Amino acid sequence: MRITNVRRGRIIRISSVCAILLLLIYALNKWSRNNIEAQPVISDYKASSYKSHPDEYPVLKTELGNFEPKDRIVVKGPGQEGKPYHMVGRDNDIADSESIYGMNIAASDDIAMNRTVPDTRLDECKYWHYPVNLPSTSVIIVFHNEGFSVLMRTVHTVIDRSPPNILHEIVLVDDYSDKENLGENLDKYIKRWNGKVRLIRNTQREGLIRTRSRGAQEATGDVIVFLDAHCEVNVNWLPPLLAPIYRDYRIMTVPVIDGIDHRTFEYRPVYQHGTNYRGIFEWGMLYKENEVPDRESNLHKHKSEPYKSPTHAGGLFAINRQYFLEIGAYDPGLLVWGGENFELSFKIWQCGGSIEWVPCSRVGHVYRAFMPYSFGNLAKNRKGSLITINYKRVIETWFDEEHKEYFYTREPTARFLDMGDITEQLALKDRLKCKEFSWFMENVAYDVYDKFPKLPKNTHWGMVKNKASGLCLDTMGKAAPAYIGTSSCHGTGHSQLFRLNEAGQLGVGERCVEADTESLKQAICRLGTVDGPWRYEEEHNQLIHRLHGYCLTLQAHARTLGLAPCDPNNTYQKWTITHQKANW
Ligand code: UD2
Ligand code: MN
Repeated sequence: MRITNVRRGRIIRISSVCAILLLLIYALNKWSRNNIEAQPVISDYKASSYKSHPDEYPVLKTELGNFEPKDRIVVKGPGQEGKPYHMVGRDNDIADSESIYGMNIAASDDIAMNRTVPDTRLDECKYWHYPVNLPSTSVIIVFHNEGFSVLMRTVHTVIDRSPPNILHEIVLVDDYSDKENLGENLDKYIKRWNGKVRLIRNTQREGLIRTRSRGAQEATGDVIVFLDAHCEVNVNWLPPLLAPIYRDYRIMTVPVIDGIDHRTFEYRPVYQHGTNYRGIFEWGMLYKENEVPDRESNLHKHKSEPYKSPTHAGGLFAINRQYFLEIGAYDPGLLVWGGENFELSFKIWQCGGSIEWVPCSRVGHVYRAFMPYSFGNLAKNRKGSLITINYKRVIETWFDEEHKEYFYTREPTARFLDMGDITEQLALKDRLKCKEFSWFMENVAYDVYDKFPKLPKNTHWGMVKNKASGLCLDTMGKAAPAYIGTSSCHGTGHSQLFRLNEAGQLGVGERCVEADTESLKQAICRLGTVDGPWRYEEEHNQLIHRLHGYCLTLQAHARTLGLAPCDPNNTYQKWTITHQKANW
C-alpha cells in the first residue's frame, strides 16, 4: 500500500506523540516505584483480573462438591490426624524451642510435613460446587526467623490441598531472617517444587506489613492469599475463598482460623461447631470477635455460606491482587506489626468493597506463647508504643471526629504520640471517594456498639498516687482477673495508667477496677456497659465506691488495698490522679 506524504507526516507526528507519552508513562512508573516508601502502591491495571462474574454463585447439591478430594491418605506418626504430640523426657528441647520461637519447634520437627488434620468444617461444606474457572492464585507467606519445619509445613499443605491449576505459585518473602537454616538450606529445599515456590529476601528488616505489600507487588497471580508462616491449610480450603472474589473482585475473603497448640501441635477448632463469629474491635483498637448478629445471619439460608464481617484478625485472607494495589496496599507508614488489619478493613469497606468470612475454608494457625522477635531498628527513635502509633495513623485516617474521641478516651496517651505524615493516606481516601466512618458503623459494624458502647469522657486519668505512702496503683504486669498492687510511681507504660470516666467506671487498659473490703482487682468489664461504681471526691481526694459507700484505702501495714469506711483525715485514703506528658 502506498503512503502519501501527508499521511506519512501525520504518522510521524502521531508516533512521536506516542513516544513522548510512553516515555512519560515509563518515567512516572519508575518514579512511583522508587518512591514506594512514601507513596501508596498503585500499579498498572490489568483488565482480566478485574472481571467480575456477578451471576456465578456456588451451588449446594446432594452429590459431593466438584473440588472435594476423592481420597485421603493418612500419614502415620506423631501428630497424625492433628492429635497432640506429647514429647516425653525432652523438657530441655521444649524449653529451648519455646524461648527461641515461642513454639515447640522440636515437636514440629518430629511431625510429618504432610500429616492429616481433622476436617473441622460443617458437613454441608462437602457438597458445595464452585465455579470451575476460579482465578489463578499466588499464596504469599512472609516470615522473620520462623522455625524451618513449621514454615515448610505451611508450604507443603498449601501444595497438597490446593487445586494445582489454580495455585499459580507460592511466594515466600524473607524479612531479613538471620537463622542459619533459613539460608541456603531453604533455597535448596524449595527446588523440589520446580519454581512453583519462589523465595525473595528483604535486604533489611521491613516488618511484616511492608513485607506483605512487597509480596503483593512481586506476585503474578490474579488473586493473592496471605498466610502466616506457621499454618496448616485444611481440606479444600481454597475454592470457597476464591468464589466470592470471582463473583465480585472487590470482596476480600477470610478463612475461619483453627488453633494449633504451640506446645503439642494439636490441631483443633477454636470456635464451637456450627457457630459463626466475625471480627470487630474495641475502642482501644484491640481486635475482638462477636457471634454473627441476626441482622447478618438472617440474610443467609445456610450456616456454611460466607457472611459479612467488619474486620479480620490480620494474618490470613484472599484478595484480588490488582484491587489490593489499587487501594494502596497497606499504608507504608505503618511499622512492623499491628493495626494493618484495621487499616485494610476500614479502607475496603469505606471505599466500596466488602469483607466476607468463609466458614467452609479452614486454616490452622499456631498461636505462639509470646512474641519471640524484637522490632529491631524499626522501633528506634520512636517514643511510646509502636503499635499505638500504628493505631493512631489508622484512626486519624479513617475515623470521624466523634469516634476518634472514643479512641483517645480509651488510650489517652495516644494523643501525644508522633504518628508521622498521613497526607498521602487522606489524599487516597479522597481520590477513592470513600464513605464516612459513621456509614461504616451504621451499616457494617453496627454490633460494635452492643459490646463496646460509646465512651463517656474521662474526668481524670494517669497515675493514681497515694498521699501517705507516695506509691502508685499498679497492675504489676498481670492480666485480668488479678489483684492490683502498688509500686513506686513512674507513669510510663500502661501498668500505672488508670482512667476514671464521667459514668464512674475506673479502667486500666481494656479492664475495669473492682473492689471489696479485702482487695482491689482488675476484672473483665461487663460487655455493653461503660459505667461503674467510682466517684472522685475532690475535696478530700478520696476515691469512693458508691455501692458500698466506702473509700479506697491502702492498709498501711499489710500494704494491701481495699475498701474501708471513709475518714477525711486518713492520708492512706487520699489519692491524686495525674499525668505528665514527658512520660510518653
Ligand atoms: C496477628 C496476625 C498476623 C498480623 C498481626 C498484626 C493472625 C493469625 N495473625 O498476629 O498475621 O496481622 O496480628 O500485625 O491473624 N513477620 C515478619 N516480619 C516481622 C514480624 C513478623 O515477616 O517483623 C512475619 C511472621 O514470621 C509471621 C507473620 O509475619 O509469618 C505474622 O507475625 P506473627 O505470627 O508474629 O503475628 P500474630 O499471629 O501474632
Ligand atoms: Mn501468627
